[in-house]
Amino acid sequence: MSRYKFVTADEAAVFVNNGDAVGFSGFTPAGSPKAVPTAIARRAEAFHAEGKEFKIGIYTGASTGDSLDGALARANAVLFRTPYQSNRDLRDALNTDHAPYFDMHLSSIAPHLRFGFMPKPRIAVIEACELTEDGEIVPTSGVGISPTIARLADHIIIELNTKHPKALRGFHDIFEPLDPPHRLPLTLMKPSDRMGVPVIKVDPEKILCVVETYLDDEVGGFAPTDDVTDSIGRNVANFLAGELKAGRIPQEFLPIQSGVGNIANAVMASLGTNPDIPSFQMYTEVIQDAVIELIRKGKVTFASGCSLTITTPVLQSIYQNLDFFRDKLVLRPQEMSNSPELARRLGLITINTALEADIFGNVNSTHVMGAKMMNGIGGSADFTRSAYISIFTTPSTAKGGKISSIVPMVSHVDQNEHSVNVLITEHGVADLRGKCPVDRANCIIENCVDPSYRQMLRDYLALSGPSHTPQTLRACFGMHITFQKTGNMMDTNWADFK
Ligand code: 0RQ
Repeated sequence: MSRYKFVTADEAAVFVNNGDAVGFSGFTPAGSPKAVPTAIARRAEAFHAEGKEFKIGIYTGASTGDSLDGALARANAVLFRTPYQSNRDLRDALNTDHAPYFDMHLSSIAPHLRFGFMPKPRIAVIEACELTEDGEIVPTSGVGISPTIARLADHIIIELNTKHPKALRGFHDIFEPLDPPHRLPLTLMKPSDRMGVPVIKVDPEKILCVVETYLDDEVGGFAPTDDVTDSIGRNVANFLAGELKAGRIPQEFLPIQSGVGNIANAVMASLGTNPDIPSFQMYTEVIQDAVIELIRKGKVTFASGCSLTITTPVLQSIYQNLDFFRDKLVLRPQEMSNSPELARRLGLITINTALEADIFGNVNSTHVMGAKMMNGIGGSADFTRSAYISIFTTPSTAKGGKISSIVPMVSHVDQNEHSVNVLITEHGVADLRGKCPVDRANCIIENCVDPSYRQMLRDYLALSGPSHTPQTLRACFGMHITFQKTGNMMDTNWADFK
């Protein structure tokens, strides 16, 4: 006889009230609850049908699946949302002022909740593969901010998802640092070290109820690689092989951090096939499909992350072979996986994605035309600022060539020129280290810009007289403004901006 109350998702959702701040487990769709948030969305719709208010504040590790962000956005039930999202319906809501969203560094959310910078979550909804009678919670495929929300929340709802085997116990390294002035160093010296415990331990009295589920993570598939992503991947791999040969990366190589999405997946695949790159370790937030393939091949010898953001067939193949992976994978809370302290100590080579970059090396990963939020900064700055070498990748153009991803001045800054070491497109590599702004601009234009936009950007540089950073304020957004007028940056005429 269990001490816990087993209920349906709709019965659990009744514990959530209008105005509550709710923390959800997981990181990306991996490990995010699925049944309870959908039931909360149904509850919101029922309230709205009666003309009553119902919205909740949402804290997560990163993005989630459609049954969380999508369902709650469609139900118009979002009071506020942080720190990262990538759902189309939520994106529409937050770009039309229907869902207040603040974009945060992923390493900061748990400590900011503890510091009281944001309202404390009243309820935590946590997906688990095992729950013991004495309050041990074994997370599933993503950890996120679970230890912190489980401790801070007044009440906990557990989604016990048997799609994830109980044998996942032991794959997690759960640790929550003390807050300043009592903070101690995070003691990891290599990606495979551990400093925490395998479970999240809570007072079982806080567990309101348990909802049993059997649901897959809602991780989308990856687009097949194409010429552009293949070339970007090859350029990254060749650049790193060159650094190794030049002795700027030690012979034993350094741990890699890699962002999310198709480009990141293609970059990992290229690193795996390049014979000049030795086997290496990952210290990253998101472990994607390509990394699992490289672990199987022995090219990646260990991966530390916050989540297994892995398509269902590949995740199930790991679960069928857990003993092989047990000494090769660890999942940690994002305060550890994304710790700038650890990124600097371990000497991470970081690879993240830009939407646009400027000729001086500033990067925008979040805002389309400076105004519309795409996803969020994610962990990119946690890693970039503290990296051994920070790399940004982007296709050189978007929207069939009507947008150059490289512009005179980014329309929003996520990473600035002081933190971005290397920019890579399908055309080549701009190594910005040790270069002044003029040299950076020439290097980016000649190596990374699509040939069809190179002369336009050379001409832009010439608009300014001699200057440390030759920006021309009346023209620096000329390519963006032209795109907004004609739908094509190619129509830019600098004479219009004199
Ligand atoms: O538009 O969706 O309408 O087709 O932007 O672009 O090339 O498919 O790129 O899916 O890899 O996402 C930066 C958003 C890239 C992602 C970003 C349009 C383009 C397309 C998507 P459509 P792609 P991806 C890891 C660490 C956050 C920062 C980071 C991201 C859509 O990688 O969110 O790396 N990163 N964090 O057409 C207008 C431009 C554009 C443009 C592309 N210059 N202007 N539109 N697009 N460039 C994340 C975590 O921490 C969890």
